[in-house]
Amino acid sequence: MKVLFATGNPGKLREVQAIFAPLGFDIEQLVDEYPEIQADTLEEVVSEGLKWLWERHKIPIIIDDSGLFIEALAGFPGVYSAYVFKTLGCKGILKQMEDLDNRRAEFRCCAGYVDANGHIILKTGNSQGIIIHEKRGSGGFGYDPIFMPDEFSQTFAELDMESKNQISHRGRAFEELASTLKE
Ligand code: ITT
Repeated sequence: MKVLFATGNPGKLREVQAIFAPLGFDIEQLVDEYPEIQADTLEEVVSEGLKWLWERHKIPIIIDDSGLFIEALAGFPGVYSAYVFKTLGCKGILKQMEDLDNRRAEFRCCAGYVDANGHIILKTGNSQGIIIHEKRGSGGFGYDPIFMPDEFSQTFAELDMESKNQISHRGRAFEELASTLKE
């Protein structure tokens, strides 16, 4: 079954394609920038985005809204992760955290699907870990080089995609979505 994934992020696209491929779903990119509303939660952003996309296309579409929530920064950059990554990058986050001992952080992902009738399914996933003191690794994308998941001594950027998908916020959210769709 072919499903379109509305995203402009090639890193997300690769990861989601790898999760769905074994289940027989063929994920193709839909290049259509939906409005990301100003909201407190990823779920609101996804559900409004899906409604907007459904009005335009009326076909099955998936989207992903995700972010990095840093405990000592009261959840920042959170729902602003994309903007902060573009403006400050990993370097800016490391600078903000220079003198902080509490390095706890969580990646969260909301995976959403709308079917041809406008019915929406949302699944969430998260991954706990710490923000290290300097960038490490060249894989992945975004904040991967500064995030080390619990029980690992590598950052997301040092893990291969399959290993990252097994423990990541996106992997967990989309695994759940994929199994619901499979039913
Ligand atoms: P879309 O077109 O899908 O919206 P985006 O990159 O703008 O792509 P988001 O709005 O969901 O994505 O913003 C999430 C940001 O959080 C993203 O830009 C990354 O910088 C970061 N992020 C999300 N998941 C990540 C991951 O698995 N590894 C590293 N950084 C991640």
